[in-house]
Amino acid sequence: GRARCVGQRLRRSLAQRPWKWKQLSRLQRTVVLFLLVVLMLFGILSYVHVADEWTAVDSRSAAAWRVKPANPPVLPAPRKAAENPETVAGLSPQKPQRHFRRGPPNLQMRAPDGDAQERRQAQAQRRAEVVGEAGWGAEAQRDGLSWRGAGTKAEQGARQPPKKAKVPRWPFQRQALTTQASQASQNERQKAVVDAFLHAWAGYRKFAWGHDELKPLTRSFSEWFGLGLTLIDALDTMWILGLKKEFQEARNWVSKRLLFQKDVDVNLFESTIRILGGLLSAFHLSGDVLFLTKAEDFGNRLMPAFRTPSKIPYSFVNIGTGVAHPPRWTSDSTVAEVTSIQLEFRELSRLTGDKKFQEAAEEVTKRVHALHGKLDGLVPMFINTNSGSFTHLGMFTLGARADSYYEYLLKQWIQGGKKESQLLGDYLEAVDGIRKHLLAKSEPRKLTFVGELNHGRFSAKMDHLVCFLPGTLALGAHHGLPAEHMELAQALMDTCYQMYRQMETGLSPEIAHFNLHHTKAVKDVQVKAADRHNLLRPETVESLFYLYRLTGDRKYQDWGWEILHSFNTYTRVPSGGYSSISNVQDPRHPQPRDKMESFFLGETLKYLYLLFSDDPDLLSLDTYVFNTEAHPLPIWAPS
Ligand code: DMJ
Repeated sequence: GRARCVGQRLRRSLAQRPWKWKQLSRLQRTVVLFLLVVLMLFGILSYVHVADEWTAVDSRSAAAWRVKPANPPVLPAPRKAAENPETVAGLSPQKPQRHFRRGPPNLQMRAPDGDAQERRQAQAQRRAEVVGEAGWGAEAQRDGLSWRGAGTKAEQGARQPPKKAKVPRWPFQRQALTTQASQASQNERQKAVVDAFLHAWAGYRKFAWGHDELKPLTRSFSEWFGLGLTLIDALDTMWILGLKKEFQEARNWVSKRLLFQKDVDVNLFESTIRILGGLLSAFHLSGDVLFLTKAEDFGNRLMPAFRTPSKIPYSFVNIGTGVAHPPRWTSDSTVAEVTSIQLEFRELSRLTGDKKFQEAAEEVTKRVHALHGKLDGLVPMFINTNSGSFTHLGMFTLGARADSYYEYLLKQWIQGGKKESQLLGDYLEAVDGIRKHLLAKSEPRKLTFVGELNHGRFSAKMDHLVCFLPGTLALGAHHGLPAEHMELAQALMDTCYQMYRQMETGLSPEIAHFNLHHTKAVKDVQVKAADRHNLLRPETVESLFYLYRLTGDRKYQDWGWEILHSFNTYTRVPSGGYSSISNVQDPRHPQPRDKMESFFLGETLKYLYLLFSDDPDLLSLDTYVFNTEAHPLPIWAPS
């Protein structure tokens, strides 16, 4: 359209000045006419492309969002692949949209099937591995050559290539899940989770392969760090679900395409829990040393973040240049960020024998432990990287910016074999602080919830993020902490379930406000317009998993089954993938947001699968501790 207008204007102005046109030579006229034709062609092509995308989005929003009543009394059995309405109705998935290349370089742009060269390379790699000349040595060398960032690696144990075995047993590896789930042993609900995973994975594989996140509606992708975030986050889920083929294909991508030598800023916390955690866990489950090598490389690149005046790390670090920095607008980091990287850094030290990871992370724990500004074990939300002190004092929440501080106190204590009494002390004090300052009951159902405190003023607001807490409390009780923790866990679990149940779509909003007044007609869970989105978050199904595993009460499995059903009804995109939605209160127009977060595959579906398992030894809670992104890491000295 734009090119066409320019052409018309040019012709008009030429016509107004004919003497000038005539003065041009034949060659000059030909060149001008040629340029005009090119411009017009370009205009027509852009018009077709844009029109295509809009039609696709529009038609999908009508067809994709099947409208069903919330919380139907009987949940339908999971559909088999052949009964999928997309195929039954003869609606074959549309072709992928073309998209322009964005984000950092060095990323694979095509789905694995489409890349013959990669297939050939993968075959060669497989052959090399079978004859015992795996790319491991070459890869280690390449890393060593390309990375000159923080820390040395020369003497690290992880650098010794395994002699012969394709899947070596690492000295510290307690229990590799070397036998994956066989499909025959899965019950119907677990199969429904596998079906959901495969659907999500199909979208990612087709439209976003090697990129950070799938945009399922526009059948495209978005980049955050440009490191294949979804793929890495999903590795251990595939292993646990028994998806061998998919795991192997992703493993090949990690081996061939995942290069950390790139000029990109990553968020220390997010990349630690998702990438470092994901790689460590993939290593533990599969026993494949490739993942440990990658984890160590990545860990080294994160280390500059700790070089601050206070030893409290910056939020961002450039993994290519080794330059770290706080956000542009402040020198603060959030408390949850700096206190929720310890499980991963400690484990990396244990595996590599290089203490620097553990020391840097534990220095943070030590300093935060000693700080003023807490309220009965509750911590503020921000900490300054220059002074090392808390800032924005007087504000306390168990939600965003503080949540996983509490989670990691308990989980580090468990990881280390329940010996580090300072961690336990801080955790117990914090649980008392929650009881004393943040608990309240809603009306009319008297749901126990965790509110927030702002300079002594209580607010009945609870983030969905807080729903990690029932699971954490139950885990603590399982490891010997007071029985009241389990009682509180059960009460909060009911509340988190009601945050789903009381919404028209059966899906929780991002933030709930609880009603405190005696008004019969009103629901306990109130939602503000700005908070009614759902990002496919895991916290509630995560807690359901712990509660079922530790109480055996099947109602928790049933609640999880309802939630899976709601995800399938309102967030599943027919051409592949699941999408965040903007309005959990409008089943007719849930307003898909065109984004599938990596934690949907890394956490939400993994916890659902584990929730539906009746085998307490499948990632036993006495052997493994899950990081805050659901990546299981071994307990060092299991009880
Ligand atoms: C995940 O990245 C982690 O669970 C984190 O602890 C909180 N936010 C998301 C999921 O909601």
